[in-house]
Amino acid sequence: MDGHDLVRSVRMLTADRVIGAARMFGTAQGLRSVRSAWRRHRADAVGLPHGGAEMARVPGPAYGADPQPGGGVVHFARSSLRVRVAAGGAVFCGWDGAGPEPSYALAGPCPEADRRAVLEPDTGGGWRVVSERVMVAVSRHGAVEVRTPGGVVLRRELPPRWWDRVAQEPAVRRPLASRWVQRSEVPADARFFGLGGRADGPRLRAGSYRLWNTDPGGAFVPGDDPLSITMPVQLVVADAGTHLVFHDNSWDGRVRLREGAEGAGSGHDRPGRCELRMDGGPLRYWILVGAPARVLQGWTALTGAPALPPRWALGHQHARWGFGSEAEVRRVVAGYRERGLPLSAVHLDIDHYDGHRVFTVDRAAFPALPALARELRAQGVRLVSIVDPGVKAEPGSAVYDSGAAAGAFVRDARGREVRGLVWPGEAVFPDFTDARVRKWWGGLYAERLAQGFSGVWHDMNEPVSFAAFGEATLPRSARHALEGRGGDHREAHNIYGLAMARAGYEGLCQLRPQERPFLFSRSGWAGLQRYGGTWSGDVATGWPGLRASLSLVLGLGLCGVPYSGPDVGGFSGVPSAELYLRWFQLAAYLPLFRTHSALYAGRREPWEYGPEVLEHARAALLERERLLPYFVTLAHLARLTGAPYVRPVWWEEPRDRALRDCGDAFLLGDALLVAPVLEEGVRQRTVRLPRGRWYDTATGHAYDGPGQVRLATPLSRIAVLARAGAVLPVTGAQGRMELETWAPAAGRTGSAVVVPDAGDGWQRPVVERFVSRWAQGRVVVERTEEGQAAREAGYPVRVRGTGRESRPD
Ligand code: NBV
Repeated sequence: MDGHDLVRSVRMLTADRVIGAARMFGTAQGLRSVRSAWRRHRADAVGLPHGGAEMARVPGPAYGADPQPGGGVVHFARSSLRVRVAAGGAVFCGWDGAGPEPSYALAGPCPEADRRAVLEPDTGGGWRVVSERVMVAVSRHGAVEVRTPGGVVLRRELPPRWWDRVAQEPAVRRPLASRWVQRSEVPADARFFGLGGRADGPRLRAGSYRLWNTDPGGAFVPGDDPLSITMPVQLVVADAGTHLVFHDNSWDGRVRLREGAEGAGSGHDRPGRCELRMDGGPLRYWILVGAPARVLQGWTALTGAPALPPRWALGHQHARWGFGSEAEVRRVVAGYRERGLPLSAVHLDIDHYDGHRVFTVDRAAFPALPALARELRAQGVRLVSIVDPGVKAEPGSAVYDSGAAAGAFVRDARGREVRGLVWPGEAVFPDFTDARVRKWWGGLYAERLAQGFSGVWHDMNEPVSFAAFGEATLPRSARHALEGRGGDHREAHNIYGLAMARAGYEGLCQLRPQERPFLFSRSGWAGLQRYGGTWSGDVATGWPGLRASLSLVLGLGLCGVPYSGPDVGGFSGVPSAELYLRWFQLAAYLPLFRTHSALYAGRREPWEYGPEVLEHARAALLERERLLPYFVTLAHLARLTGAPYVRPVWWEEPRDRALRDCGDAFLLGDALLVAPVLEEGVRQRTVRLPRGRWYDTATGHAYDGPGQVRLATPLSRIAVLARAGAVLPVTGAQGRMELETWAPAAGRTGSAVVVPDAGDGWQRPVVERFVSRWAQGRVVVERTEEGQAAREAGYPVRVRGTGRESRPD
């Protein structure tokens, strides 16, 4: 931290933050947060490499190139660029000798090179790598163009610029980090999506987006940036094609975006612009090109298939910070049961810990958790536990002692444990970038399993350490193992939550090998999906928070993390009955469907908002229950193909510009189009339809897209449309699975993939395929298998959308 940073930090020592901390945790804690911030500042003052002049550098002219498998290396006067096309079509570019590994994002070893991709000289003294799906052209001065095989430019990167720090002290052994900037242009019509979870999306408009996982501190609204999951992953959608760029660099950085403008035929288009500035770390990135589904498939092939949640995690879950006692948990569960409201899990927050200490239980309030867990389980309700990374720095306590003995906690540049401040008071932080520490931490989940918990919810893992000024996280100078390479928090910060998720996931796999873990994490990075999902974090109660909820889920899905959802009702306050209901109705169609609120916020049980809301919330819950087999299928498909459950409406038609700009509706899988109500008082709304026929599932009316329709959205429902020809697996009579099909348009057919639930273990899923078609004036659904004649569906079939609806027999 230099002098300017200190001034900035001290200016941020607002009375607000100290008073806020004091109000929430008491005066003593408020003062401790001043001390903690001061310690953090001191640690960085002595622990970060200092000084040294900065020297600007650009690649300079190219003087040669060496072919290599999948591409080659272009040599410039002051840098080099490696271009390598991997089997599957993903292109890797690495400047200054950077290779694809080591990487926290990649699921495994870097994929093999595509040997058909070759480096050849290009016109104008440059070079190009031509592959099946993409062409990468490198100019003589280091500009890089990504083109379709037909030669249309998807992205043009200008030569990068570095600022190398030259150490003044000759004794400095470590190379000092270089900052760098890369500016790119995209077609004038391009739209940007992604960058992790952004409250202001899903379409990312002009603005600056920071890459530094941050707890917004209590409640966020659109406009608050960054949040808990930032990722240098951009999905860019243009008429010319869709591409994803991932900068594999976990350092702090900033993305500046500006959408382009078309010159209305004048030929003077202004391209869209993207500028990425990083504080350090390698300049290396992956590019994937193709239709959105193909791009996401490639992305998950690279970074890992999403973990499959157990079926129960697709049902409704209820949480709150501050249940306070076993009796209250029983009361809430009984409330659901007595009113016939489906419930699959209850989440216990930090108030069930003993003095906020992770992996402990407050025995006065929760004297017999395992018995409570068994009792609830018998009613079909699981318990999920919050897990925070901060361990109370308390010699004599089992978790601290075992961690200290294992040398598990993050240390400062002088080798002392870094002390921060979290819920239990002074705390230390496991270094999850160390395989040994992950193993130790994973073993601690045995205690959670013994208490009867079926899943875990990772919180505060940006990581958060309260501070009255400066950033509420660990010192940047804190040391991390980084898998043996060694480094500091500047590099480890953004992957802290990801590495914690890995520790938890692997621990649970070891401890309970017969069941798939259920884990979701507030913070994370590229690849988080391998271990679990996420949730909105502390989205503010209010209509803007409701809109932000959808934006987060859509954006994260496009970054490869398909399982997420908001705190229904918002985290921070008391929603109006209408807001609560509209949130509930939206979340019933999102992967994670969970009511939750803060200690100091209002209640979230559906019966707390009067009989009308209860009735409509019940309808939403029952519909979710009915759609569970469809959600199970979507979870499997996300795993098998990388396609998120919740997709933007342009998913299949990225060239439809009107769809590209539509952020207030979404596709749930192939079959449904969901248009929630995001504003107060709205009782009908406009829905933009993709191509084809769509049925309003409430009225059965058919509409033909593309185009806009106005649909009624009385308080009892949001708008949900089904695609003509769709075949949805649903829960039918006696809980059996049946198929619901929506009549194909005349002369058309429909098709669907269904993956029935095979339990909570690791069984290989059976993928079943169906077609729907008209036959002698009736709609039939048949099962198809490659090389075999179509046969009976094998499930009861319910036909809808014919005007004369048939019930399954
Ligand atoms: O553990 C308390 C809360 C939790 O309820 C919430 O879901 C997390 O996002 N947690 C944040 C810490 C307190 C925030 C003010």
